[in-house]
This record gives sequence, structure tokens and C-alpha cells, in this order.
Amino acid sequence: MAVRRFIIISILLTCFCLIAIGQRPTIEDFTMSGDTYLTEDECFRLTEENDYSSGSIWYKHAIDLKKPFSIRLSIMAGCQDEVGADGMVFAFAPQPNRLGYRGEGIGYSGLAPSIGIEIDTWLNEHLNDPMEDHLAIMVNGRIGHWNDLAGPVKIPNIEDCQRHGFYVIWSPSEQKLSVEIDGTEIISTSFDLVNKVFRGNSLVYWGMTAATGRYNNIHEVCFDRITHFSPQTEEIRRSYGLN
Ligand SMILES: [Ca+2]
Ligand SMILES: [Ca+2]
Repeated sequence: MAVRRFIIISILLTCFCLIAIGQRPTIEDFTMSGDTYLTEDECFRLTEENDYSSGSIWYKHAIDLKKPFSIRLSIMAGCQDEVGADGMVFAFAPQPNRLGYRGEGIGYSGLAPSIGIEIDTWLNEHLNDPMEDHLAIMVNGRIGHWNDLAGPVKIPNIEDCQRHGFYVIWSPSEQKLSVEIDGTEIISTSFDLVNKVFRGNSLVYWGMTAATGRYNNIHEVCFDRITHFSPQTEEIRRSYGLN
């Protein structure tokens, strides 16, 4: 009996691994706007160390919020800590290739309807920013922290000139959106994104924005892979505690 159970679990896990292998997007899968350009090592540089700059990339293909997926990127949020600004935002929106306000808006404020996961590296007291670098999950381009779906969550200085793993994971069965940095979950929310944000439309685009203002930093994003889990694989993941 135990042997048969072992064989069945092995087959199921093999199926799960085969179905859930991630795809690495290519540069042709993205549009660029603002000051964004492609670097020699095929990363997107959204801003240089210039004041009042902004840029964004958007994945050209819509994804379906009715299905589970994970998006794995590497981000670099600059090399200046004390005088570095303003940060980056990972966003979902019904239209791709959009860019919000610069400076404290991080290229995201004003985009509605939308969901934004901000990596904020500059203290704006009137937005209730904590002094430390922080993450927050925001809705409809509203960047004051009294509107957050989750956060702000303080993180150690991320303007360290290093690339960091930035993973966005969506589980529609729990309506859970979670964010990991370097393999550690930092922030999450459970919210009916499809109905309460996108008015019943489950097809959205994702992108990354960045901006500078009176102070600046390099902001860069590299793509790793996108994994779409089928409903069956999500079922298998849950039943074996793999979520
Ligand atoms: Ca800020
Ligand atoms: Ca910092």
C-alpha cells in the first residue's frame, strides 16, 4: 500500500514539475517607455542617475488573474542610499505601456485601475512613508500609505548596487498576492483583485515602473522567468503543502 502511494505521489509530482516549468521571456516580449533602454547584458534600465527621470517596461501579453502564476525578476534599485530616490513599482493594469507621475509617484501614481507593489527608497513624510526603504501593495495609483492594501513593510537598505530576486506570486483560489525578495516573503494581501479593482476583467498586463525626482538613482530590471500553474498543478501543490 505504502509503495503504491509512493508511486502515485511520485507521478503527481513529476506531472506538476513538467507542467509548471517556467518560461524565460525574451526582450521582444516587452515594450519600453520613458527613459528606458536595453543594457548590454539584456536588462532594462528604467532610469539613470539623472533627476526627474522615469521609465517603464510592460510585458506585451495579458495574463489571466483567474489562473495561478509567479513572475520572477531581478531588480537593482540603485547605488546611492542616503541621496538615492525614488524607487520602483511592479504594476498590474488593464492597458500596457503606461507611465504615471515621476518623483514620489515612482512612475505609478495616477494609473487607475491598477495594483502596484512599490519598492520605495525615499522618505516622503506627507505620504506617510517610513524612514526606511519599504514595500507596500497599493491600489489605483494612490501612493499615500493610508490607501494601502498591505504595508508599508520596512526592509533593509536595497540601494546597495546589487541585483535582488523579486518574485510576485498570485494564487486565485486564496486571492492571495505575495511578494518575495531574495526568496523571503516580505508582504502579501488577500483581495478580490478581479472584481474590486479590475471591474470583473481578469485579463491584465504587468509591468515595472521607476522614477527619480530632485534626487536620483539607477533603476534596472532583468527578467528571470514566468510560471503559469494550471489549476491541476495548483491543486497538487495545495494537497502536498507545496504552496
Ligand atoms: Ca517615497
Ligand atoms: Ca535606502
